[in-house]
Amino acid sequence: MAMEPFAIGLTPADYEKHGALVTRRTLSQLQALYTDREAVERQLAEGDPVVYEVYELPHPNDETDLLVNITVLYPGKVGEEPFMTKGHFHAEPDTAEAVIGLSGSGEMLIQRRNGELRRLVVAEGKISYAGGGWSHRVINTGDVPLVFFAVSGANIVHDYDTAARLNFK
Ligand code: M6P
Ligand code: ZN
Repeated sequence: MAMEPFAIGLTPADYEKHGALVTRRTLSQLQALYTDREAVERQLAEGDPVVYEVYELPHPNDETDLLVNITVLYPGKVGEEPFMTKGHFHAEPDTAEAVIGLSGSGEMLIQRRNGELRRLVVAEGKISYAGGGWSHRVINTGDVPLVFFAVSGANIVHDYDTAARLNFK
């Protein structure tokens, strides 16, 4: 069933009012992303911070819809590495995704399956476009939350494993 038409504010609070599903990812769930194991252990000994939250409008949707998520990526570092999203490819058919910065600043790391890596700015008022075949991970390089809007086809299947193997290096 296709999503009902809507027009709402482009903020996490507006999304929540509209019944968004909120997924919170904490450091303990994401620890494998970081290379500095001691830094991970030190931080987890003090608590398990929320690294990012994804606000996803309620289903049902079908494959002809769009996913129009807002993500809040908190500022922070683990050792020298900034807080980041897991990052993923879209499994075939590997379709595009665009990110529009709402506040804060960071980068979208994008990588092809052959290893080619590029960096795109993510900042308020900028659109960053990862075409098909580019995995994408967002990092927060600033000291305030990086809030961004992301749009992709609702037919995507997240492929986290291939992106984890390449790991945006
Ligand atoms: C954006 C979109 C979502 C993604 C989220 C977090 O909102 O790309 O599809 O789920 O960021 O990224 P990840 O799934 O890699 O943790
Ligand atoms: Zn994606």
